[in-house]
Amino acid sequence: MGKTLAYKILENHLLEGELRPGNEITIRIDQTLTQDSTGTMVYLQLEAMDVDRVKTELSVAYIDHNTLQTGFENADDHAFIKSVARRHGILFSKPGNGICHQLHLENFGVPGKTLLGSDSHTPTGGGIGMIAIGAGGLDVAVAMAKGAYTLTVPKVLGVKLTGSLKPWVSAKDVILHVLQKLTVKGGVGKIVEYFGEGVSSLTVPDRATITNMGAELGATTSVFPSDENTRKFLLSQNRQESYIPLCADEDAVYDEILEVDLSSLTPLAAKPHSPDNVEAVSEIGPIKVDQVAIGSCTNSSYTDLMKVAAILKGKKVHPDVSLVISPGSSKILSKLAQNGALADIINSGARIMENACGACIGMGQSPKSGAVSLRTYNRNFKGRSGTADAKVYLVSPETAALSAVKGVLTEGTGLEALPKIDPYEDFPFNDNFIVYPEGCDVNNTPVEMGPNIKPFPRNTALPETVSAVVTLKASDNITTDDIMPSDSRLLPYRSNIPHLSDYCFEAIDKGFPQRCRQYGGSAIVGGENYGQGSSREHAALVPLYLGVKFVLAKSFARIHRSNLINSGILPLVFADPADYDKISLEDELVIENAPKQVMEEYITLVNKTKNESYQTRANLQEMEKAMILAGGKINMMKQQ
Ligand code: MIC
Ligand code: SF4
Repeated sequence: MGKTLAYKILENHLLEGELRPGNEITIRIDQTLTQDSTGTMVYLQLEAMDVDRVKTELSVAYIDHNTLQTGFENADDHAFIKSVARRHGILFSKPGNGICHQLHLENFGVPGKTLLGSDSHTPTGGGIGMIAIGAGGLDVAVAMAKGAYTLTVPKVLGVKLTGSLKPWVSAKDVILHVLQKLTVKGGVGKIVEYFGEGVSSLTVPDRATITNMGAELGATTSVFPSDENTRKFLLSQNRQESYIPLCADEDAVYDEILEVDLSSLTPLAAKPHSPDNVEAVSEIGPIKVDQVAIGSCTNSSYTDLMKVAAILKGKKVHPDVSLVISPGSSKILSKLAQNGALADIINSGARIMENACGACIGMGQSPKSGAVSLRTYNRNFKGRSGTADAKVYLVSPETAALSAVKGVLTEGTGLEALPKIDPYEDFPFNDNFIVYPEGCDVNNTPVEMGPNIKPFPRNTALPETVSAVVTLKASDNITTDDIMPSDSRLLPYRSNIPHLSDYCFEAIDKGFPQRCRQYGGSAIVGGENYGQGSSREHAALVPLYLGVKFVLAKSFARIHRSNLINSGILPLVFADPADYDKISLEDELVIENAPKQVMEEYITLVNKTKNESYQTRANLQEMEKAMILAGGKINMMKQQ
C-alpha cells in the first residue's frame, strides 16, 4: 500500500510507538522555533529543566510579535530570550528581521525535516515539504531539551489539486475555499496533504500561504511535496544544498480526499468573525472599506508584495482608506527597496510598518470604531484588531490592494492580468540580524531577567477528590484569544501571568477572574472546538493560576488541549453532548476518586447543586495520564 508524504516523514523520525491513526508516538524533532510572545514562557520552562545545549539540529528564537516597545517590558523580554538562547546554543533573530514563519522558510527550513514551533502557524514550513507542527511552549521547551515530541498520530486528508489559478485568484483563495468546505474544526486530528497535477502550478510562497492557514482548519499540520519549485526557492535563498525531492507514493492511500479544481476558484473573503465564514467577493459586493492591512505570516512574501506594488503603481490610495503594509522579512523589504517597488507602494499613499506581526496581533493599527478592515491575515476573530466592533474580512493581497485604491471591496476578475513576477529571484545571503550563540556555555552566560518577568504557575498532583464551581459557561468555537486576549495593552505582559489573570475572558465575561478568586477551585464549561486558534499556553497557564481544575467541553482544539494537560488541567468531553444544557453557572461539580477515574474510559462528574451526574471522557494517552496525575508535564518529568 502506497504511503503519504506525511507518513513517510513521520516514519523517518519515529522514536517510539506505531504509526497508526489515534496511537501515541514520539518523533525526533530536527528543528524548533519560538517567537517572543510565547517564547518568554518557553525559555523560563527550559531553564527549569536544567539542560545544557539543546538537542535539536537547529533551534531559533525569533523576536517578531512584541516589538512596539512602549515601555521597558518588551525590550526586557527580548534581552531575556537573547540571554537564554546564548546559554543553550540557540540562534537569536533580532527584532526587525521579520516574522518567524517567513524567516524560517527563507533561511532554515529543510524539506523532509521536522519542525516544532511555539506558534500555531508553524505549519508554514509545510510549504517546502517539512512536517512543521505548532505546539504549546512547554512542548517546544521539551523538544529542545530532548529532541523529541509526543503526539497522537493524525489521519491524513489528501487535497487533490487539478487545474491552475486564473488571473486575480490567488493562494489565499485556495485556502479560503478549503476553509469554506471543511470549517475551523474540519482539520482537527488530521494532517492536510496536497497532491495532484495542480501542485506544480503553485509557487513556494503560494504553498506557504496555504499551509500557514491550515492552522485555521485546526489541522495538526499541512504539507506540500518538495519538487522543482522547492529547489528553485531554496536556490533563490542560496540554500540549494538543502533540497531533496519528496512526494507521496503514486498509490498513496489517504483517509479522506477533497478535490479542488484550481481553475474553478474565484476571489473569496472570510467575513467577520471567523476564517471559515467564507463567501465570494462578488457576492459580498462593493462594501465601503476603512482600512486595508497587508502582511502577516500568511501573505507578506516577496511575490505578494510585488503584486501589491504592481497594483498600486501610479495609483492613489482612496481618501477614506488607511493602507498599512508590513513586509514579511528584512530581505523582502530590502529587495523591494532595491527594485523600486517600495517607492511605488509609498507613493500611492500607503503606510509602511515594521517587518513584524504588528497589526495582525493587535500591536498597533487598530481601525476606527465600527470600521470595515480588509486584511491579508489569517484570523478575523472579534476584537483581535484591537477595536471591539471592527469588522475584519480576510482577503488575498490582490483583492486588498485593489480595494484600497477603489475604497470599496473589489476583485480583479476581468481586469488585465498582473505582470509576471519571478518568485525565485536571487536573495543575497545576509545574516546581519542573526546572533549566533558562539562560545556559549551555561555556566558563563547569566540569564538576564527584567522586573516584568514573573515565575510561571505550577500545578500540584491530582487529589482524590476534585471539586470545582462552574465559573464560566461558554459557547462553541471559543478561541484562545477569547480566553487570554492579546493586544498592545496586554502583550507586554506575556511573561507576567499574575498581571494577565485580571483580563482572562475579558471580552466574554468580565466577572470570570473575580468568580475564580471567590471560589478557589473552578471549572469552565465550553462547546465544540474549545480553544481554537493561537498556541498561547497563557490560555492554560492563566486559568491554572486562577484555580481552574478542569474544562468540560463538547470537543477541544488540539494545541489548547495539550496545553491544558501540560498544565495538569483535565480536558473532559461530554459523553452525551446534551448534558451541556443541564449545567449552569456556579453549579458545584465533583470528581470522586479522581486518580483512579482518569485511568478509565469514563469519568463520572457529580453535579452537587443539581443532584445529578454526567458521564465524561478525557481520552488521555498514556503519557497524558501521567501528566494529569503528576499535576503537569514539568512535575511528571521531575518525577521521572
Ligand atoms: C497568533 O497569531 O494568534 C499568535 C499571536 O501568533 C499566536 C501566538 C501567541 O499567542 O503568542 C499563535 O498563533 O500561536
Ligand atoms: Fe504573527 Fe499574525 Fe502570524 Fe501570529 S498569525 S505569527 S501574530 S503574523
